[in-house]
Amino acid sequence: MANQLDLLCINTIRMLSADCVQKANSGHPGMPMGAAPMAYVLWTKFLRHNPKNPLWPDRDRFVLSAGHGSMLLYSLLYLTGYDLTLEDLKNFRQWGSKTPGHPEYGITPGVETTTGPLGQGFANGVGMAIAERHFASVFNTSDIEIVDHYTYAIVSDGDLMEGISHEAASLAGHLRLGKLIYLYDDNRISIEGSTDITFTEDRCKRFEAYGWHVQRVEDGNDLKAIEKAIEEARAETTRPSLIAIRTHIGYGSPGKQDDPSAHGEPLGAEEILKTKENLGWPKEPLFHVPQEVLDHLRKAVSKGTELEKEWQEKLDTYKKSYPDLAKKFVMWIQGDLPHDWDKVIPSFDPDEKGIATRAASGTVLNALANTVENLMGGSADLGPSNKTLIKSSTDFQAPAYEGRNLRFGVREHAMGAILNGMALHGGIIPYGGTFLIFSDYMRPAIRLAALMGLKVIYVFTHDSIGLGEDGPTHQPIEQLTTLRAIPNLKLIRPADANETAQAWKVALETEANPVALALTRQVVPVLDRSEYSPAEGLEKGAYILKQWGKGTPDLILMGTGSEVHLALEAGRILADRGINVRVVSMPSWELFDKQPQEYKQRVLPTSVRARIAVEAGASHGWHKYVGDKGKIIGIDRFGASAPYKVLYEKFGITTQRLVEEALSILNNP
Ligand SMILES: Cc1ncc(C[n+]2csc(CCOP(=O)(O)OP(=O)(O)O)c2C)c(N)n1
Repeated sequence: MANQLDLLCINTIRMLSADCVQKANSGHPGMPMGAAPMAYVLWTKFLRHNPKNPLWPDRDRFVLSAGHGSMLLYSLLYLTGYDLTLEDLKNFRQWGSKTPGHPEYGITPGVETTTGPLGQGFANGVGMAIAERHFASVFNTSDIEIVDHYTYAIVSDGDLMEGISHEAASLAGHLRLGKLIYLYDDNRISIEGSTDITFTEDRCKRFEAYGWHVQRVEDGNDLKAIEKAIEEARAETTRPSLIAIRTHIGYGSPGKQDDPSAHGEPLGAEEILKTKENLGWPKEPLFHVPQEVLDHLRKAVSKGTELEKEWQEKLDTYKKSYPDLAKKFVMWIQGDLPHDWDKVIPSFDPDEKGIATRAASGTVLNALANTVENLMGGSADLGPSNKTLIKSSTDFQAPAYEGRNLRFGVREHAMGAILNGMALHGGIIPYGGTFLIFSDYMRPAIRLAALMGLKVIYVFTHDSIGLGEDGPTHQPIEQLTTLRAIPNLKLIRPADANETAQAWKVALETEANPVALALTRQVVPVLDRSEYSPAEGLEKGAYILKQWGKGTPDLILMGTGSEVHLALEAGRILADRGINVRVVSMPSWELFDKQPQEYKQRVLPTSVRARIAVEAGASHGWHKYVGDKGKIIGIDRFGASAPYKVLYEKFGITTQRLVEEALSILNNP
């Protein structure tokens, strides 16, 4: 079993975690106490990382999917020498600290992804492993393996219960991601009690059925058995691995081990003392870290520096032998775009008959994909509808991982989190498509992309009742609104093909935010830009597309996407009646809100109170642009099954309605 030093290290992790939770008077001590041995084995025997450079591209990735056990990760990061102090640990869960309640990407050096919503980290890891395989097949040569890293995670009962883990595990098994290794903290306790009351299927058989390599370790304190299992998992190269390790939540605590109360409550001062006594740990001082523990675990620094140095040397040779590949490698990793990448963005000729913005998106994506070679993604089984296929590439399928077309299957939620994992891995610009309505199925992952500030692109087509006959189950109503409510997410709903091209440009230029494109199923005219303002105006979120008249207008009509064309028709009719009317195309609230006040005033002058917004979706939120005198033409009910032109009529999203409302506002100032 464990030797003295091993045990000392493991107990340090346990008690540091328990002490910090106690000091914060909130947190989750039980999981770190139970899972400390597996984490210790993984981090000391296997994990190739460099605490002094958490961004070393060829490091192994470690995901703590059970993010509530954050103190486990913080203890490991501190003890192995990341830029985290004991003081930081003592500030666990405090305002402005580097040790927030759940691990947050970008706040703590060494935290690879934000976890806490169970199951997300599980699927992030799959995305990381996909990215690694793609990188390896693009960059590794017969003589130099410049990409060679594993993705490890610790996952919990909660992770495995969540539906997203089923989706992600199924895909990972199908894709034969052999360098994905998950340690399952099989403590059989969740918040409400034993998993006997909720979760009784055979987890191991489940993963075997997915095509995973599955092992059991019966004693979570048996370091040798854990080590052997990880070795075997690494030796298995064509299947992802799950190692179910039987642990005990709150291990060492006489009163709380195996008790659900150890999950999410401090042990209590008295119980901590009893635990320390039980584990042979000194009662004083708190946050005790024996010097020999620090000396032992900090070897990660010299080892990591050495590992990275060796890799750097390999990169130097690679640069000499394969200068073009090396240049591309560095460019991808740095997140740079190739020179003149945007020159390939097509422009579309005016066309009354029109083209669906989803089709325009497909054309633009395909043009971009030829120069931006790290653009990689797919759809949740709606590729032909979403137009997400890169025609010049192949599928990403085992063992041909050079393909850039991912087939996510009908797994929107996992797709969202896998895209996050790919972005977190670095070097890839991931995109994923589905119908806008099913953005709801991936919303938790979208939210995390926004929270983490990840460059992920969503291709959401069939963006309104304009999809027609499929009916209310498929027609988005509140989705535009609810996506706009997510901080840091840019939603863009372009009006025509050229705005769609600009939307893709914005998406690729956006460094640290996800971007969602909302695109039509139905055709919309391609506007003649000699008559209307250039589509580049999209960059500013809203722009004056057309004004019939000079100076301050009498009336402003604003809209997004397909409804911009209704506003233009209405504008023309009103202009014929001598009204000075302005039509504003407003594809992105978020982009517009970021503009200087002066620009916003120019587009929507405060003095013009006669305003109408039109959008085939919930009216919620448009008030801030139309003001108290304005009108919103939206849809505040569920849709219906009928041809789309009938639906627009029935729901009053028409030119005629716009004209009537406009006259009514103007006649009642
Ligand atoms: C999606 C999601 N739902 C609910 C929660 C709240 N929650 C946190 S931990 C947990 C379950 C704990 O069980 P387990 O994952 O086995 O962790 P352990 O008890 O072993 O610490 C729940 C329901 C969450 N974090 N994420």
